[in-house]
Amino acid sequence: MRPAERDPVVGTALVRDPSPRLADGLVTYLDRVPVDVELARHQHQAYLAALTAAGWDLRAVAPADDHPDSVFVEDTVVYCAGLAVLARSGAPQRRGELAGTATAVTELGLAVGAIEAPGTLDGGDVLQVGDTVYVGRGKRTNAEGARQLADRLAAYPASRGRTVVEVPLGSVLHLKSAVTALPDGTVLAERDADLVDLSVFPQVLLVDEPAGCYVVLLGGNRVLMAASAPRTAAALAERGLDPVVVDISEFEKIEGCVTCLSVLLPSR
Ligand code: CIR
Repeated sequence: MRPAERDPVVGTALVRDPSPRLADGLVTYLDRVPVDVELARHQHQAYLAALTAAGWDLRAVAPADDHPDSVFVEDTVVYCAGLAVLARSGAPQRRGELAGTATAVTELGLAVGAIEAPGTLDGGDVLQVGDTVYVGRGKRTNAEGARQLADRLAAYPASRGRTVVEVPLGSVLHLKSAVTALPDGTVLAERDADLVDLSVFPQVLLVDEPAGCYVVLLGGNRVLMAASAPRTAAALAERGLDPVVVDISEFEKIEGCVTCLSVLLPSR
C-alpha cells in the first residue's frame, strides 16, 4: 500500500497469525461447522489491511501454532494507559497462548502485570469506556480475575482511577461478544438478546443483528465491523459514523468477532 493511502500512525495493534489448527478452535454456544483455514488466512490479511489503512502499526505476536484459538490475541492481554495485564483464560487449553504476548508487550516497553491463579480472565471480557472498565463475569472470567484486574489497574499510576464494574454474563462467551461501545460511549447491544443486564450502561443503542454488537474503534468516526451485520453498518453510517467492513466468516464459526483479532495500543 502506498504511504499516501495510509492515515498517520495512531498506535500499535497486536495481532497474531492464525494457527493451521484454527478449525479446532473451541466452540461453546455454536454447533461446530467446518472452517476453511485458507479463506480464514485471506480474511485475516484483509483485517490487517484495514487496521493498517486506518493508521495502526502492526506488531505481530509470535505464532502459537499448537493453539487453535491463538489468532484471538485479544483474550491474552488487557491494555490500559501503558499497562499490559496478561490474562489467564478460564479455558485452560488457551493458557499456552500467553508466552508470545508476554514477550511482545515486554519488548514494546509496556509496564506488565498478570492475573494469577485462582483468578481467571479473558481479554474479551473487558470493555473500556472512558474511565469505566466493565468486566464480564462468566465462563472465562471469575470474580477473583476481575478483582485482580482492578488491583493491577489501581497499582499503576497511569491506569489508576478507573472504575471497575462487574457485569454477570448470560449465555454468551465474552462480554464483548454481547456489547461494545461507539466512539461517544454508547453501548451497542442486540435487541431482545438478554445476554447482559444493560442497565449498567448509561447509554445503549439496540441493534438487530448479533454481529452488530461488536465494533473496533479505529480512531475518529471509523468503526471496524463484520460483514455479517450489514443493517447495523447502515444504521451506524446514518448516525455519522464510518463503518469499515471486513468479512470474518471463518472466525465467526468458532465464536470469534472483530474485537478478538487484535489489541489496540493507542499512541496517546
Ligand atoms: C474461544 O472459545 O476461546 C474461541 N473459539 C473464540 C474466542 C473469541 N474471543 C473473543 O471474543 N474475545
